[in-house]
Amino acid sequence: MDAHKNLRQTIVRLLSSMASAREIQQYLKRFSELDAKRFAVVKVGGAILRDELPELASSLGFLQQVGLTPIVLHGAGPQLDEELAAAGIEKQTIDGLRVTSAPALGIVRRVFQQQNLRLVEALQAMDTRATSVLSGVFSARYLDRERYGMVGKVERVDLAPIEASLRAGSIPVLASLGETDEGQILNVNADFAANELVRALQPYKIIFLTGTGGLLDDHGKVIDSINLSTDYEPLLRQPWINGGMRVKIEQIADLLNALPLTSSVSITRPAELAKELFTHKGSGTLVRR
Ligand code: X2W
Repeated sequence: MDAHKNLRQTIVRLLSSMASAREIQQYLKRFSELDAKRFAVVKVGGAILRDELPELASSLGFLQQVGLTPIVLHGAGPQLDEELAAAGIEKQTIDGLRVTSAPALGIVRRVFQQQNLRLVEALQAMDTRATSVLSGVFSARYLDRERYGMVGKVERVDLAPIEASLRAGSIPVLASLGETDEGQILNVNADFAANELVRALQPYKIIFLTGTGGLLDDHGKVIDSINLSTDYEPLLRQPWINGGMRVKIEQIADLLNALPLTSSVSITRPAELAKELFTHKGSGTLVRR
């Protein structure tokens, strides 16, 4: 990966969005005045780690270069699909959650560790300080052992490992694994873990990085913004809103209701992260209440 080329591309993209330096400075000032842990939580789906790792590393590195430290939480869904299939374990999900047997859990732990290291190493290769946080944050209990096996529901979030990393100016990179009080590691859905993390941190920006680069309307076009106070009911009445999308919007509404009014959720792609954070126009879908 050519670090300088990636950084240059980020800056060029930012400038080509025609944000003025003044505009960028305003956002930078606002973010810099926040308590470090209140700036941003960035949730990265496994598909992004597979398809857009250079863009992701470059965008996160850029934030560090301007003095901001996001808190990153990643999933590994597609990688788990692949590795479990290779081990002959058939995929079974209930309500979007992966039923995880004891042998599957061994693979889940290994894959999460590998993907976490891939991201940390991609950041470090670009001289970005990043800390791998594989445990110690999410205390969990079995969600329903009969039904889902070794799947966790987050009970408590311990911010100490995150704060230690932030104090060192290093980006904490978290995997969505939980641990019971007895020390049993459990598989946690990364969106659920992100929700719990956000509730504990109360950040200003919540960013979901996805391959689609936002929530899509019936023509497959990214919806620019959703104002929950006016758009929520009409949007959910649209015939083209499918099950997955409905769940996403409901989850985001639930999340924002637990946060200060100034907080917002952005759904965008890695290459457009700086544009979303530092320009009025933004990128992807911005959801506020
Ligand atoms: C998820 C954890 C990974 C994940 C799974 O096993 O797929 C459960 O479903 P993405 O890439 O963010 O979807 N865990 C219990 O959520 O990754």
